[in-house]
Amino acid sequence: MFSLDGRRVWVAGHRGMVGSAICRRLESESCDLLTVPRSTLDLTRQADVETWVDAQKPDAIFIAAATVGGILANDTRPAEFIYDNLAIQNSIIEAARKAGVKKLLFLGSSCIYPKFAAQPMREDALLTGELEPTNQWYAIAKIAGIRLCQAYRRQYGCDFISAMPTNLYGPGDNFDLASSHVIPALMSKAHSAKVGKMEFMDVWGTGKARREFMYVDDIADAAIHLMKHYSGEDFVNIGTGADVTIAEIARQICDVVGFNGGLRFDNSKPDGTPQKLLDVGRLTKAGWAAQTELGAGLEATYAWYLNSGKAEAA
Ligand code: GFB
Repeated sequence: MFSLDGRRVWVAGHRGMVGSAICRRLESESCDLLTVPRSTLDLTRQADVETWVDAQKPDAIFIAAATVGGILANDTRPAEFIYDNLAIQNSIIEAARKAGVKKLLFLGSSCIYPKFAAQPMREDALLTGELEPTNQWYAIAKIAGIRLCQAYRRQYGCDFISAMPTNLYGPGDNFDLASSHVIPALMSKAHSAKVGKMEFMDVWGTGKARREFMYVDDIADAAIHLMKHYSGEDFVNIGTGADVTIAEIARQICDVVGFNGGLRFDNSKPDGTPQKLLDVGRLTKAGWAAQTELGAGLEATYAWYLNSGKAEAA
């Protein structure tokens, strides 16, 4: 429906884990890739974003730029999570409309759904219940982004679409324990525990929360697929269709890293949403399915971590 051939394509957030994966995947498309460093353009500045977009004239935009983080970062930095994300998406979406951008994909998150939504979560569960308190700030910004795309489609006829990925991981992830998501956090902890010959490693919460994990190259492929083949007001979940408990993912990570000690669950830390598993019916109908097995994705992520210079030396 929308060919990328010969198009000017801007990936906003190209230094992040998702944005950089979209850039890698776009190398196999015949398009001109546009990126701009943060030092040149602050995406929260409406006027500056409008000037840059008007000068560069992209045909298509992927919004992968966002302030993101794990459960602790969301809970302790609520102002940044709501303000930055609202400002970034407002600036880019309005600039895109003014410059006549032909297609735009906004990326959200599975935390937009109510804390106790029926599983797997269908797109029509949006706004049917209370959000998870730890990440409501981020969720509200992402819900506003969905509505923004829908409103621009209705009022201005813009072909702006939204997709809601599940929990993501992979090369380029953030391994800082204060701000990271669970997979890089546990990989870093298991690695340090192995190097330090420790008996246990700490896992936050009860270990009973369930999460669905997708490898970052899969989300990049899904985003490009939707950009090319999907158009509509309804947003689309992007998931694998399978979830695991935090205890299970912790054990799997220990196996990949080669840490043979035990797990110690820290109940003073929050579990967050008890389960997050997306219904992928709409995505399947759009003709896409995830390819990367969790085990292979974890191996690739650990190999990247070891080569990144961030891992503690043995
Ligand atoms: O990945 P995570 O921070 O994000 O945590 P959420 C997932 C689960 O792993 C929670 C547990 O139940 C955590 O308590 N966990 C165990 C840990 N050990 C650790 C650890 O060392 N570090 C971390 N970070 N978690 C985020 C949202 O929620 O998911 C965001 O806050 C966003 O807004 C993102 O939606 C995808 O899945 O709980």
